[in-house]
Amino acid sequence: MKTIFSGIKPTGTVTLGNYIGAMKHFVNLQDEHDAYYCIVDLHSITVEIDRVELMNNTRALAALYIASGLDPEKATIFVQSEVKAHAQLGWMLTCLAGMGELERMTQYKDKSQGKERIGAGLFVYPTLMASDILLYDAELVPVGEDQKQHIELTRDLAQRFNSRYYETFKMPEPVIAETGARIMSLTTPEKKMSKTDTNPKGYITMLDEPASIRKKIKSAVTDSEGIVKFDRENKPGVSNLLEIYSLLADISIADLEAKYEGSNYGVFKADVAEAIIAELEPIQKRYYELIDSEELDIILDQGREKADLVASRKLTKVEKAMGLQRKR
Ligand code: AQP
Repeated sequence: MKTIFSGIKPTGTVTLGNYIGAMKHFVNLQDEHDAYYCIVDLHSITVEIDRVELMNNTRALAALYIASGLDPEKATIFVQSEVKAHAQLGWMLTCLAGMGELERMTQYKDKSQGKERIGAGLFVYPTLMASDILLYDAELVPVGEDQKQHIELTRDLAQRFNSRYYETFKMPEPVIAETGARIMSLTTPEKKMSKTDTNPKGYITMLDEPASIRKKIKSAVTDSEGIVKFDRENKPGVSNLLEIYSLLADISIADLEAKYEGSNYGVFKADVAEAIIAELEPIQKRYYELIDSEELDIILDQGREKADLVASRKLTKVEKAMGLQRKR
């Protein structure tokens, strides 16, 4: 049994990309490991976000975690800002990080591109993420492809800390699935699906209604060839739809290609939409039972207590190692 940590930012309603790239793996991994799954709200404030929207998103994400199959009996589910050690260790690790290595982070480069004012929080985001992981001695971090570089930085920071002070942190490893680690936008299949995309046609959220899902898939960008074939480079739109369909319906891409040989995109797209609807329907049903329930608060309170205990212990060790103590 290994320790696992992962989280999702409540910046909007989670997308099919977040679900396939992260949440589905969270559920699979909870049976065999000691898992901590966090709603990383402190990461959400690295960009401007309305306070009420953030509160709603945080609750909604917690409900979606559970509705998707996370079991509070098996995994610790909690809100990041409720465990104060995250921000505290985040600061200590920021002091250990170099400007150069943070500047090299591609997510920072992407998210700051074209912005007139770039928040300092966006720049130091990876050190807070390192804190999230290292506080729990996490050995495995299930993430999508886009987060790999941040895990590498986390390892560098842990190593630096261990050699500068004394052995305190374990080395985490990213767990990146071979398929589904990068679900692409429906309107621009060259870029990844994101919950904060300004064009809502580019993504499907886990709470989208069937009619909206059908509409978005119908208008998803494909190509003029009319052949259902997987070719990421030349047919990014069709390949993305094939990957989504294959992972949700558990049918191999080769079988899907055979099934739609000679069909047009209309027939194929209609089936992709139905596969998404079938996956999301039970999740949405459970979500609406949970969202205003006391049960959800009890789960999050219990999660906070457990996470806080583990994280506070680690923080005390770090403080001792760094000399953040009064001499008596
Ligand atoms: N398109 C994607 N395909 C596969 N995995 C994805 N993830 C995100 N997008 C995709 C994975 O979901 C987890 C949680 O992501 P996050 O919300 O913490 O951060 P993110 O990667 O920045 O996700 P978004 O949706 O793009 O959020 P915004 O729009 O706020 O920046 C991570 O494991 C991520 O890899």
